[in-house]
Amino acid sequence: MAANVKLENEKEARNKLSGASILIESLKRENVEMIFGYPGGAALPIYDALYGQSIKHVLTRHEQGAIHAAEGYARVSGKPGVVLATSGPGATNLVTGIADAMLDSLPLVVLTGQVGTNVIGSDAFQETDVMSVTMPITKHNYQVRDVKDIPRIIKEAFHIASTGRPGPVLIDIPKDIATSDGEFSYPDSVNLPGYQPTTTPNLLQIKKLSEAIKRAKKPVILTGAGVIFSKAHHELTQFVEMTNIPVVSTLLGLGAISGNHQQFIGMAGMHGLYAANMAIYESDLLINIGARFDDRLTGNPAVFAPNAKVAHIDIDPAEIGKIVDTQIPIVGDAKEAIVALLNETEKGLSFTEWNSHLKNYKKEFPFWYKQEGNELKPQKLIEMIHELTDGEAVVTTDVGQHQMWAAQYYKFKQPNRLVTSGGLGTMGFGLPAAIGAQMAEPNRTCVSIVGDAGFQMTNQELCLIEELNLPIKIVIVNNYSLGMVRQWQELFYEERYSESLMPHQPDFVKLAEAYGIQGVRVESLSEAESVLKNVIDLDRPLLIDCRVTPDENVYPMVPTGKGSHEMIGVRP
Ligand SMILES: Cc1ncc(C[n+]2csc(CCOP(=O)(O)OP(=O)(O)O)c2C)c(N)n1
Repeated sequence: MAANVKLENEKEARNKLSGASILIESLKRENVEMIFGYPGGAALPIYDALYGQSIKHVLTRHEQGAIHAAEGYARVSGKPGVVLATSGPGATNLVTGIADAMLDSLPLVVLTGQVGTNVIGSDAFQETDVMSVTMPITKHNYQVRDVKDIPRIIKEAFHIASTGRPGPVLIDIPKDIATSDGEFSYPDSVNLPGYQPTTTPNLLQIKKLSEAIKRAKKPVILTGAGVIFSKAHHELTQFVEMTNIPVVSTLLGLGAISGNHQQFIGMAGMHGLYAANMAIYESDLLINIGARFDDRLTGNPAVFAPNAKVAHIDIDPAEIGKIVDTQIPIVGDAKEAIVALLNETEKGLSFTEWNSHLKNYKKEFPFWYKQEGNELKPQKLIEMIHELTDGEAVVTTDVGQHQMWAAQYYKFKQPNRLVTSGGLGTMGFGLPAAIGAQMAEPNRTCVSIVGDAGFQMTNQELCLIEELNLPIKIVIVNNYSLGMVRQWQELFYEERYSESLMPHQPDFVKLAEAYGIQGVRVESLSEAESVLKNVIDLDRPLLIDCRVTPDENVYPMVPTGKGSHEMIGVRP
């Protein structure tokens, strides 16, 4: 009898784990390879359970760095990025990244520690109501109230983050839940009757679109990030080659079809190629695949694609008809929809006249800048990076002029190579995102193109780059100003440069050196050429402070409130 009792106790002890350990075991079942995070009091039990485990923890120097790194990892790997932070200030430091991931539909699972359940709501030390704060900027959020719910919640969170329209899911874990014991048993499936994304498109609607394509004289495909998320790169290319329909892209759709493909016209939108915006403006059938008609793309929606019948393929039904009237709505996964279209659409279409008309626009109104002497032009800098990496690098950017030049002058051949903050436009994104991106693809050249101002928002992550010896090439496009703000003030505020000039910059080379990273300064075209050639393939990190001509503007441009066909600066 006594022996039996002992055996039972042992069995029980074996099956019981702390909530924190259950959490880590659950993450292992989801094949989590790494967690980006930063510890603190309320998260300590989780950190303790992580100690010595197979999951790698990446200690950034700021929680914002952790979440942008997780976004970079998610973008490049296609898998959910996992973030861990403590309650209160740890959690609030994640807010910008959560909002960023929400707008750009990136899959994240965000874990936050929380004060004990007995003091929630009492303004306890480091307490923030992270559930209320993040409700509008997460796809879903949970607060764990019972240790037995942890495996189910983790299973659901990964499912929700990475299916349908991807997005961030937050799980708030009170400290006493993390320390109390429970049994670990991981569910095989999720049971979420209220969450059933439609992936298979309606065949009648697909047929309607095929008919419309047959009747169209000037069709155009607009690719958004949805094509990339659904891994429809090859199917899209096949469809385009079968139908000869010209293709334009959003910023986040770049790489959905190769930038070198002969049917690819260019990026559309505020700083898009004139030919791409005109393709939309003049089209009689606009086929939007996985783009959300963001205002940076449409300009004034009242005059967007005025002559076109609009077809919109999107996994998120809420996006269809939200901004642009849509005659052919298709809810579903982009890949499934394209495969269905491949089967339903007539072969051998050509649209010869329309294609050559757009190619003429493309030839006549290319992106332009004036290279004079040995000046270092930012546009030329990006062109050089493109040539040296053969369009194969992962490029992360910050936000501002350099971001737009990177989108204009780097021709992305593949999906998931451009890692940029499109929707929220978050300065400080580029450097930490490069960490996650490089960790997701350790053997690929990763270039982080950042502005001198944005870089200073998260430059402490240089420390981590050095620590992990990540061979990221950090290219600072240094124009001694908040370039994009300065540009708007020049064009629309009569050159009143209110708080946009930054003559007092740190010595970026010394800053890199302080973190143990080699830094180089280049001030002319010839210097940049010779340095870049020698360093792009180095197997260690390097920072290049590029002193570019400071008063360069990004052209062409759709001024606010104008139609996307009313671009300024189309010609030199
Ligand atoms: C966090 C944050 N604050 C403010 C802005 C507004 N903003 C957009 S671009 C920009 C200037 C960026 O300057 P820099 O990083 O030097 O890049 P550049 O435009 O010169 O290439 C600013 C302030 C922003 N996008 N993000």
